[in-house]
Amino acid sequence: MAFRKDFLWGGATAANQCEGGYNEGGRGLANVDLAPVGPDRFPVITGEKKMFAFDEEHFYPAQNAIDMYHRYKEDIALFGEMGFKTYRLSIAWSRIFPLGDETEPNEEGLKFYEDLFKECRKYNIEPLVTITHFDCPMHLVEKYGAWRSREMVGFYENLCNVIFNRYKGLVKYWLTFNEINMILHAPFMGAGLYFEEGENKEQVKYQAAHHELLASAIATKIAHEVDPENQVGCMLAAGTNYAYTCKPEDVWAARKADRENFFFIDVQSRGEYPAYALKELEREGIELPIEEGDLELLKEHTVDFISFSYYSSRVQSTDPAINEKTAGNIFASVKNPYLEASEWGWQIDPLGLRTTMNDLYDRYQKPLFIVENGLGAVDTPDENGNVIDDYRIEYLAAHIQAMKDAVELDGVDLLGYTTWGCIDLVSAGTGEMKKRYGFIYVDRDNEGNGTLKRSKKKSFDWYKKVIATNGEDL
Ligand code: P53
Repeated sequence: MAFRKDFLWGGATAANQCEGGYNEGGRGLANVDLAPVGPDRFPVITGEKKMFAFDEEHFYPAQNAIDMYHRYKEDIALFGEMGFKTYRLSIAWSRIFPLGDETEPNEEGLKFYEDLFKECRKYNIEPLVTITHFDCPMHLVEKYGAWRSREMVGFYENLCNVIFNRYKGLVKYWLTFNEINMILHAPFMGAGLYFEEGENKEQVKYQAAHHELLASAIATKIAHEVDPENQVGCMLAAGTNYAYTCKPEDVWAARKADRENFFFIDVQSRGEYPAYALKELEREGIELPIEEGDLELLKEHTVDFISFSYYSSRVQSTDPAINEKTAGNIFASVKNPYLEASEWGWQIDPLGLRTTMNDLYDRYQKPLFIVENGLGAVDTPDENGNVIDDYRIEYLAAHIQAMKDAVELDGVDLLGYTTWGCIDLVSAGTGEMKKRYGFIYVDRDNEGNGTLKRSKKKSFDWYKKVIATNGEDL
């Protein structure tokens, strides 16, 4: 038997990509609400184009998403039917603190998640909760410049105090920041960052990073104080970088690209800023806004486990002639000639998952949790309305086999596996509904048309069997 007896099989979503109900229950506006579908999305999520309010020209898919705000009971029942042991979801910060800087939370928002967690418990589903999955109340963006400001640490601390106390006994697994390294690649979506004319963007990003890392350590501290049962994880957008050739410069470029991402996890897991980063930041003239007591907090409150998303490996080359890039816009890298790609140009590399797991386990020696993995594809219902998604089954089976190898053959300690978008939802990168990951089909298109009806795809019964056999029958 490869996997632990209590292995946490399940699926993952994020509030802004599935809930909708953006102006209901007292919820405040968040950065993620303002990312439209279409060509303006990329400039918005990277902070190049400022968007402070909705306009008539764009469609904003997060406003209603797949309406899980009203349909979560039906959806969780389907997860229960598949035999989920865990369900990863995120809390919308602006449901709990609509502006972000209030002292008292919004009871309606707190009650919503309490009911949702209780619904999970009905099916023996352990909630795995991301405290912030790309969302930040817009008021905090406008008044404080979001994570560039140190005051954010206190607002986040309030949020954590409230939710850890309120959900004590209901939730035990927490992730502090989704894909914390996304600050570097999509700073508005990742950390609510906008830039001023002529400002040093790298300075702002690393300043925000220090504040998030501090907030993450404080969250870990409070979580452990409130309930020693709490398990807190960091979350990395992972995917090992390969050198395009064995030319030493290529190998060095791949090492550097990995470290750019490891930087965050090095702090969250080992409790210290790594030497390579301190030197590099110094050379670049970037200052971390470290205050008295910060380094002690980082050192004393490291995470219990390492979680990550994995969609693909990446490639680095120093040869200007090797310039064919993958389509994945946020993490675009050199195209790997040995790999096939998804319809969105994301290259498919199951063995890369085993490599990534080994890299992370060797480096941190803490239990791992794969909290995102999956295939974004166009699903076309047949004449009977059924989606026969053999391509998705093939992708997932190959990745589960690779993770099994990492556990069985390499001895990696793995807590669980949650596939991304277990029910079809809005794409973070593109805002499309057409890019689907789910076992459950949702009748909705890119323009917001459709009945929102849920139906099972072929992969639904397949995943149910995988869970029932603890990963033996793929
Ligand atoms: P989509 C790339 C771009 C945006 C978010 O991505 C990403 C990545 C890949 O690492 O990260 C995660 O929806 C993210 C999810 C997101 C998922 O990847 O662009 O945590 O919110 O939906 C898949 O296909």
